[in-house]
Amino acid sequence: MDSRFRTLGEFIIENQASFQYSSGELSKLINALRLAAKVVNHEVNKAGLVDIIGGAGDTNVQGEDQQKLDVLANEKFIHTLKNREIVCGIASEEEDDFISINSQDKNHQNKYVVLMDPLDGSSNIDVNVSVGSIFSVYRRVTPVGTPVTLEDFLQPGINQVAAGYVIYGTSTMLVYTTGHGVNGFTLNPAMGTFYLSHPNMTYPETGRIYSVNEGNYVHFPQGVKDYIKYCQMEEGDRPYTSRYIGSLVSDFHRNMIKGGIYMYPKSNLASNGKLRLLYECNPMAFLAEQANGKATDGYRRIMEIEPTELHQRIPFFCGSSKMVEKAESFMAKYA
Ligand code: AHM
Ligand code: MG
Repeated sequence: MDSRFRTLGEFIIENQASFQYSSGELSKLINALRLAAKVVNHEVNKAGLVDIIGGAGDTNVQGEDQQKLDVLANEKFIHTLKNREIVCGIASEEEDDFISINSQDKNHQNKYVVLMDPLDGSSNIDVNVSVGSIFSVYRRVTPVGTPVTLEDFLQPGINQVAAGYVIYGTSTMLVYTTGHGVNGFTLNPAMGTFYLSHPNMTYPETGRIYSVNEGNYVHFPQGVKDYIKYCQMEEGDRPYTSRYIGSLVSDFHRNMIKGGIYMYPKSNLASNGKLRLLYECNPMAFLAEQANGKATDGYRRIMEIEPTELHQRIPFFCGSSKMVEKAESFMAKYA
């Protein structure tokens, strides 16, 4: 079959056998994430209408409380995963603590935990700019049959069994990996079906785009300042092009297709940068590496960092391998 006609549902079934512990549980989990993505997509798409539909007060026409979309997206993902009884725990950017999930008949038998940022870059919603959802999946490390603990969530990125994102852009795409490359599926809104539109996505080895919030320039470490100056210098294929949406998923997605580097360094304003290790950097790092790219904190491979806190922040440099290595070489001078 022409790969473009393959749906995400078909792809999940066809690839089930390639999972390390193929019991069908991970396939069901990815199916649930696919469903949640469609629900959130529906909400995001009518974002501009919320004020009109909801009127001036706190409630919409159905009498429901109007909610910020990131809170709503959080609820949709959690409900979808909870209802299908396929994970034993969830951690989310929107929740202070992790959630332990158990159903009467399952007695904590599920193996997987999901960590997610249900709606990343949500400040872009108000101005009709792309946002995304990010997810990361691990096998629990505590014994099946017991409630999950923090230990199940504080795993290094190399333990991930799946990771992905949904980008709500000019079209909606779900891009994910289970450790066998990266595949992208585009939603046909008329059918409500994701089709394999981007098989085997890979980062070009190098590129000409750098993505960083240059408004923070004066606060960046000297190595980062030097690298930015290098990107702007007229020599060879430089100066590079600066592109920064302020939506990690969108900046990552563009850079993976065109070749580029995304940076959120530490600064005098934020000693560990802004992005969260567990549900922003690790899943993007897994995707980047599966797509021949690279992700580091400037010095260390992101996926090997041992997490200490659920909402831990970490500096993030991610993209085409040669560009990340170049940035690292500038930072190494001041290590
Ligand atoms: P959020 O999780 O609060 O949405 O923050 C994460 C977002 C990223 O998507 C984006 O790359 C970054 O914050 C932008 O931050 P800044 O406005 O500081 O450049
Ligand atoms: Mg976020």
